[in-house]
Amino acid sequence: MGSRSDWETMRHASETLAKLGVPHECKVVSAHRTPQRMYDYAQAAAGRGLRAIIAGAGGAAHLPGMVAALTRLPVLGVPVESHALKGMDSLLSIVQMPAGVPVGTLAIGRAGAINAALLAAAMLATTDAALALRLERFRDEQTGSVAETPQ
Ligand code: RP5
Repeated sequence: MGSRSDWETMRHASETLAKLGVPHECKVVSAHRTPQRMYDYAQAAAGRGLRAIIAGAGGAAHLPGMVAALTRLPVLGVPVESHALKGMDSLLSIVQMPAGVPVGTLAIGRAGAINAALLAAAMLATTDAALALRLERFRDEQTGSVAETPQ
């Protein structure tokens, strides 16, 4: 994530990955304030054995696109809700990548963070049968938790 202040949103991605038993790490890496850290992190990611990167940022949210430019790993972008523009700035600056450098962009805020984790898990599950089972169980439990009649 681009800032510690993004954690309230991005913790939902981490919690979802943890629920699914997907090992992961959480880092603050800012495209603007720590550009060298971002460069080093993205360049080393594939070699360290990471399989995907979820990048959350708000405002002029360059982090996901810059990370995507620096690695061949799939990058999922989460637009963090900004105070001034309610995350529309984050969304547009993450989703409108030029052809050639994709960022899989999710919804603004908590829903996007959760879905980024679920999408990353689904990608990993294509080559991990045990994770595929856990993902199916997660979906079944979610379906089972939806009451037909409101309480
Ligand atoms: C972005 O600037 C971060 O991703 C964060 O969403 C936003 C504001 O950061 P702070 O000023 O709260 O650290 O780089």
